[in-house]
Amino acid sequence: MTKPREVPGIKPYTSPAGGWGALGATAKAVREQMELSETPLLLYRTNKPAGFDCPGCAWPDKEHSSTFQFCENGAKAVTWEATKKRVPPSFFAANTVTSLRERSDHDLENEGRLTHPMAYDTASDSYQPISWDAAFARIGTALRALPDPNQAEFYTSGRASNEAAFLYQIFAREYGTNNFPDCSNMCHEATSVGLPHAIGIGKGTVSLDDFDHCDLLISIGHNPGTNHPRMMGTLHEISRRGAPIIVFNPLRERALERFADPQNAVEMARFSSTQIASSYYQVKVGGDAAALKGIMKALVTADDAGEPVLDHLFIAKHTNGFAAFADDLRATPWHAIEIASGLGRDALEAVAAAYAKSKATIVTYGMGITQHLRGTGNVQQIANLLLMRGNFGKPGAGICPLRGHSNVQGDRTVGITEKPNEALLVGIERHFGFRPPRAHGHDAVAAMQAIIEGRSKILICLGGNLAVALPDPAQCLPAMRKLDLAVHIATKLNRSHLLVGRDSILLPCLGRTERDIQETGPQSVTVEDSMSMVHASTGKLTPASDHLRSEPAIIAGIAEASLPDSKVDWRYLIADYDRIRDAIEAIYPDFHDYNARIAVPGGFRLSLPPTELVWTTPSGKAEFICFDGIEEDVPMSADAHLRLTTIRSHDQYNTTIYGQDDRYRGVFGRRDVLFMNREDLAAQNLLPGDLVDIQTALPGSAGNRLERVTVIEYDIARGSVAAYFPEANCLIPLSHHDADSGTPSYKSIPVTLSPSPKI
Ligand SMILES: Nc1nc2c(c(=O)[nH]1)N[C@H]1C(S)=C(S)[C@@H](COP(=O)(O)OP(=O)(O)OC[C@H]3O[C@@H](n4cnc5c(=O)[nH]c(N)nc54)[C@H](O)[C@@H]3O)O[C@H]1N2
Ligand SMILES: Nc1nc2c(c(=O)[nH]1)N[C@H]1C(S)=C(S)[C@@H](COP(=O)(O)OP(=O)(O)OC[C@H]3O[C@@H](n4cnc5c(=O)[nH]c(N)nc54)[C@H](O)[C@@H]3O)O[C@H]1N2
Ligand SMILES: [Mo]
Repeated sequence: MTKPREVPGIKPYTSPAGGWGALGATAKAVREQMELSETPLLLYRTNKPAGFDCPGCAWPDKEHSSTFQFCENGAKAVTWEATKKRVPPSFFAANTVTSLRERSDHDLENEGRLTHPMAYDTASDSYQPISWDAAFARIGTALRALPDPNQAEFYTSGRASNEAAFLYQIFAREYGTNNFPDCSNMCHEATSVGLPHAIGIGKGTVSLDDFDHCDLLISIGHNPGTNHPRMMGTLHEISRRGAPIIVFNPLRERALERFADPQNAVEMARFSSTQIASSYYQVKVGGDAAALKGIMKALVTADDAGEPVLDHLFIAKHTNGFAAFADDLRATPWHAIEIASGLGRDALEAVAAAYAKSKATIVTYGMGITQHLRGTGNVQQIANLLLMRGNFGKPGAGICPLRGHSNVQGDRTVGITEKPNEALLVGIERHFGFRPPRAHGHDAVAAMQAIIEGRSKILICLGGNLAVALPDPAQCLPAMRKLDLAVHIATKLNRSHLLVGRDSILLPCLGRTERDIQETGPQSVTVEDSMSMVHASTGKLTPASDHLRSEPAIIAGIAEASLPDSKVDWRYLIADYDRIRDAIEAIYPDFHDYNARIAVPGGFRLSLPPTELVWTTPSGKAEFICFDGIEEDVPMSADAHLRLTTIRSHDQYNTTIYGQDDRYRGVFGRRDVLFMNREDLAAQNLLPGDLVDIQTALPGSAGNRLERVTVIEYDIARGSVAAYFPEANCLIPLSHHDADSGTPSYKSIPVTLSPSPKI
């Protein structure tokens, strides 16, 4: 056999995840962004009762925990925000916007923190300083000049606190629209839309304690070693107490295989590690519904044969629709399940057997489930599986969607939604005395479509990098430039800010880590984690610049300038955030005694009816919901044998690229690669290191193409290929999304490959 060809930057990573590699990477992040003196204290304050909530992810903390929970990627998120680097007005004076657009996403954010409000000046093609009052006045004038408030879009990225998000939605609704595109629309919207039909609420039902009591954990389509690293401590504990962890993921992810806990002195000293997954099933990209149907079919078959594998008492008392659901499974042929999932019948029967043995099961899932054409259906299959054995309302059991941004769940809870329910609308009218609009607004894809078609003219972004996060940059980037006004409330410079329209304004805000002083003194904000715990977050660091304002203060400033006859006393509210929380409590009864309850370390949990076996569905029961057929019906061309998924590297936070490495996957110093199975490489006559052009194979997608990508061999399911987001977003048409939730199908794109022409 010939020696495999070496590809620059590709070196298999043989160590476990975590361990010394993670400590080294943390030290590097600190060295590159911060002065060492402040760091240990800063990291110590992350996720502490009196500290700030880590902006890295939405995984909860052990209540009252006094041990420092080490997290490499949390450290990256914190040091990236608390960097000593600055982007002052002199930076903009020296760099035209056109020249900045040439820079990479990494370079733009790596310039550091924004320090002054800036407005785009067409004559000099640069951002120029503007006073806060002048900026607010300019925004107010533009908003008031729109003939229809529905021509404005109000985007939220999930870092905004409950207080900021609440004020923002009150402002936009008093202004007159429900246009609330938000990052959740690109993320867990399938959960928010799918679960209410199944179990009555669009959130997870487990608490951190449940992980101490589960007999089995099934992990589908998420990569915790990179994206929810504090979860690794929990998985480590589950594995060590001998409970099985079954993983479904097309890619072998190192952290799901082996993990060395940096807080475990013995593992660190001995360079040993703990096995995480007891079984690892490399499901095909987009094959999860088929795999779940296979497991559930095996259960129904065993039950039909008289084995006691289903909880018939639970099904009879608490659910609807079981008979039709079971019939659909009986009618689904095994060969179809095997082809669509890429997994054998025996493997799926083995999972069913392990599940039937477990008295309490948790299923965790992430973007591998939601970002599909039928993401909503996928989520509902997970609920079905859990309902079959009564895995709700008891310790150690339930469903656990792993949320993305650290407060994306909280933002939704306090009213960021384009489809407000009656309770919210009535509550707003009762408390604030204005009548909010009823008509549903735009989600993220619809907002961008409206901007593309010229129907929407003003875009205000509370954080984020909307144009880069959405699919199809060839459509989204030019569309941003047609806006009458774009306003970005942000900590760091990114590409969306440089897509200047007729008028563009950059408003720099405080980050989570920083002190927020208002008229009545220092303020705390609150956030809700993935497990519905609401707790306070108090920044401690000196702000990056004296000119920064808090997100709530910026929203209040825009609101005052835009709504001269506002019914809301904006200044009164931002003088003391307790008053904002009182207003939240007045509208949402679940937040009763809000201020008192966040004074307790760890905060409080919002009510979750399914945990008490209460189902707030129209029928009053949980619903089994059939998944018609076996696959997402992607209308692909006959020669498209490969299905592409887009993933995050270990050195990135969504569109924020910290560095060029993806350590655990063995990719160093580059991101221009396509992960491929060895047999697919051979079938396509390719060798690792070859350059290919990737073409999307959907109707009308001739323009969706990515050229000169280096193929590399990786342990990934046959027929599945993977590339990094956002580089691969050009392969995804904006119309390629889940019909129910609007979530772009970022993780299931039929593609064909061709060798790149030699140049
Ligand atoms: N450090 C860091 N932390 C983050 C983020 C970050 O970018 N960096 N982002 C935050 C946000 S907003 C979010 S939403 C979360 C995202 O967290 P995750 O849900 O973990 O996100 P991804 O990296 O997109 O992909 C998840 C996994 O899905 C697998 N996968 C891909 N396609 C499929 C499929 O068809 N089926 C199955 N079963 N698996 C599949 C991939 O191999 C990958 O392991 O993390 C949050 N935390
Ligand atoms: N192909 C593909 N595309 C995807 C995904 C995928 O898996 N594949 N994932 C999708 C998902 S899950 C998500 S959530 C979206 C992410 O979409 P977004 O939330 O829009 O994007 P981010 O990259 O998280 O936003 C980064 C910017 O937020 C700003 N920022 C950071 N901290 C703060 C803060 O405290 N306050 C304010 N006001 N601004 C701040 C900074 O300016 C930074 O440049 O991307 C989606 N896009
Ligand atoms: Mo997300």
